[in-house]
Amino acid sequence: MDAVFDLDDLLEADEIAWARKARAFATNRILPAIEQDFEDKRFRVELVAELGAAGFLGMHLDGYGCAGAGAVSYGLVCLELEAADSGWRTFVSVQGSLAMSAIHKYGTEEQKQRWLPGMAAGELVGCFALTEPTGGSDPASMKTTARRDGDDWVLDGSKRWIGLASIADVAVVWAETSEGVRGFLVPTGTPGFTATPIDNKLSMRASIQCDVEFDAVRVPGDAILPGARGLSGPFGCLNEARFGIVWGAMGAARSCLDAAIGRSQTREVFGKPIGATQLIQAKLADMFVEYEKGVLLALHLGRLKERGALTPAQISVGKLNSVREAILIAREARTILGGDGITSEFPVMRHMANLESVRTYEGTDEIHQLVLGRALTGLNAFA
Ligand code: TGC
Repeated sequence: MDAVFDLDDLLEADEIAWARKARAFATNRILPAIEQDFEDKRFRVELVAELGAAGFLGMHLDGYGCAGAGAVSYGLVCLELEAADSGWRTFVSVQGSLAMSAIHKYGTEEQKQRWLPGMAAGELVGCFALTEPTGGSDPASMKTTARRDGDDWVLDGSKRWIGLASIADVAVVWAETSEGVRGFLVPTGTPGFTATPIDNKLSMRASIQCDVEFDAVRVPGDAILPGARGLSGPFGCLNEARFGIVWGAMGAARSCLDAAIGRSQTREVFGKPIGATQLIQAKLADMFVEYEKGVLLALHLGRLKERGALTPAQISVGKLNSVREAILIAREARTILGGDGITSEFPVMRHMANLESVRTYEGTDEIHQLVLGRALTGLNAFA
């Protein structure tokens, strides 16, 4: 593929170096066990510190042990990790783009010093508790509350689909208060905090998503994130995570395309490799065109982000396109693999199943269509 799409020609040397490092990590540390991990529903927590040592956690943030890398470098790392499995890109997103970004953007100096260096090193894990069981698309309707009690805050409610919550050290929790939505840093050992992994997933099986309950969880007054007021707080973090998905989903797409090209060269039907037939070549060409367009769009958004010019509507274009096209590429790859395509001999069904989660979290296709509809027309069609 590199011979047709010379992506490196558009990248700086340090960006290529980040991509190679991430590809080596994915190849050596994730891929050898991922099919079995997916089968066994196993999240290999021992890799967390290795991801930290590689500099991937919160790598786009400055200071506090973070690498201070550019947006394109971060995107390339997301692409390479998701080429192995969406679960590991999701881990890096939840830790770096959501939990660490929330503390970095909105926290006090003391909060940053307490949590960020350990999170960057992979010694501490964070989670981001926004979505609720009654529906994730409309965070404005959240029912989790935080009320003042003396100098403390007391949190009650429940969240669902919270990545990493059962292994996290700290939860960034968004709750309704008398002054609107606010964010709180809740150490997960606090009495009343319970996280239960959701067990019956047929997607993202090599990662952890949880139901979380807050039963009169009491935290001190300084647990609040002072810099976030209203929903723009969590949405500012979702922008970061969605940007990572724009790149990451193209990694899953590349892995499926690779599998299909390889199979087309070796599988013989009617006396010749299927890759020598026009129908298969047409499919591969169409898949490749969408992959290259998706990566070029991600690169364009990355350059905008590095200039501080990236808007939420532009991120919606990328998230919608990357995941939608990655799913179509995975489906088409499966047809080229024939019956073997439904087995774990190939990564395609695993990517396809994972991408259904990616399509839903961080804003469904429909949410991003409506964000774009609003940006194009000036008219709000959410309600
Ligand atoms: P709306 O009136 O549009 O905005 C409310 C306030 O938020 C601001 N805002 C944004 N700020 C920054 N970035 C964005 N992308 C923003 N979008 C909106 C807006 O300016 C306003 O600020 P202010 O200061 O005027 O109050 O809010 P709305 O309620 O109409 O929202 C519209 C909508 C549908 C776009 C929004 O609700 C939305 O994006 N919904 C989807 C939510 C979503 O993506 N949920 C998935 C969460 S995934 C997750 O939590 C982690 S998954 C990973 C894991 O844990 O494993």
